[in-house]
Amino acid sequence: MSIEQFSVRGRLADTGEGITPDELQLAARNHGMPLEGMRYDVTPPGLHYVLVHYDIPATNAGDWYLELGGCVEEPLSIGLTELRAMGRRTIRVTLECAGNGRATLQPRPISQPWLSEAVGTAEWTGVLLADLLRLAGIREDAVDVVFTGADHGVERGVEQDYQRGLSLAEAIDSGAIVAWEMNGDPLPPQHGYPLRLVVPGWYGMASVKWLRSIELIDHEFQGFQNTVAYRIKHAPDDPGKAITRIAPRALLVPPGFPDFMSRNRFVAAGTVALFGRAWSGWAPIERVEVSTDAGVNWHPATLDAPGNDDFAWRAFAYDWEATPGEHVLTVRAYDAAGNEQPIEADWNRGGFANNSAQRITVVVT
Ligand SMILES: Nc1nc2c(c(=O)[nH]1)N[C@H]1C(S)=C(S)[C@@H](COP(=O)(O)O)O[C@H]1N2
Ligand SMILES: [Mo]
Repeated sequence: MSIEQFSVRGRLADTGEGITPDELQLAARNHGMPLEGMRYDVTPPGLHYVLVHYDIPATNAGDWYLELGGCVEEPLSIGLTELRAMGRRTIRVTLECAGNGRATLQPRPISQPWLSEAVGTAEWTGVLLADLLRLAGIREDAVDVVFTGADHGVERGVEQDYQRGLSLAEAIDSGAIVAWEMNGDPLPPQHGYPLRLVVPGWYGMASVKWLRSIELIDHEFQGFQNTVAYRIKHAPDDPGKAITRIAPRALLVPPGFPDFMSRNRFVAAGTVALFGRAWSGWAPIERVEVSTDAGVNWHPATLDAPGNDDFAWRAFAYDWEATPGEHVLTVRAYDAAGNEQPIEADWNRGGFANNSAQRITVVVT
């Protein structure tokens, strides 16, 4: 069988078609953050969500060189020791996979079947990408910046290294960093050891792990992950719209205790302290609303003081006077740029950026 014979197009599940073995295989490799993990301001690395398109490559910090070339005055090949000597900047960033929420769409796009847990917040330490680019000297003709990881695979018949491009302006203005630490320790293998890009505010696909090369090019990048994969499309041949920043979302830590199979919740009647996190890649979170009657009535949540990092999640709380019976909790986020989280997000073929409001069924006893 040749590489080109592997499915060239994304598929939608048939009506009523359950999770396929291929989706299960992806779900068993990649994992979300259990929602109770939102109790931590900074997610412990083992609880942070993981998404790897191909395999985690075998890498070694000792002989790792980051190649910086293309439209630059002076191409560079920088080892980890040299990179660390350039300075140290730590930013707190909430990463979310663009496919988060995919598995709840109807019809379901067949891919990594995320529910709502493909999120995590870490403190990333490294050097500003803009400083690295300036060190190499940005030439006049530079248009896009291409980031290449050490992992390799086939996607819809196209053999490739994992690669993403950003415009030069985005690469500089986003405050992206090239990071070697996560929460004060070397990056874990699954999060990009020994080096990764972190682009604050952008869906996770932009933050290339196992980063081995940065190339400035004099035209718009045409790579698979930019022009084919991560796009909002409504039909197979629709060229679609590029996915960039994270749409606002709020999630509650599910209260009380769960039923093993359904994960429906049980709480005792009385005051239930609800707690959650909200984030947006466009602007800081300004308001969160909570409904305890499936979206009929909405109440403002109390927000924690804003932190120093615009693209880290913000905590919120709401005291619910729970009365016996079955209730559906739901929450929505609003950011300072005027973006509001919808109750039902629009469908698209890849199942991207589905920020439909969370629904938690709670039985009050
Ligand atoms: N080299 C490489 N970088 C990658 C990926 C990948 O498969 N290979 N996956 C991307 C996607 S789709 C996401 S959502 C984030 C996930 O980052 P995390 O696993 O550290 O949470 O990494 C991005 N960077
Ligand atoms: Mo992703």
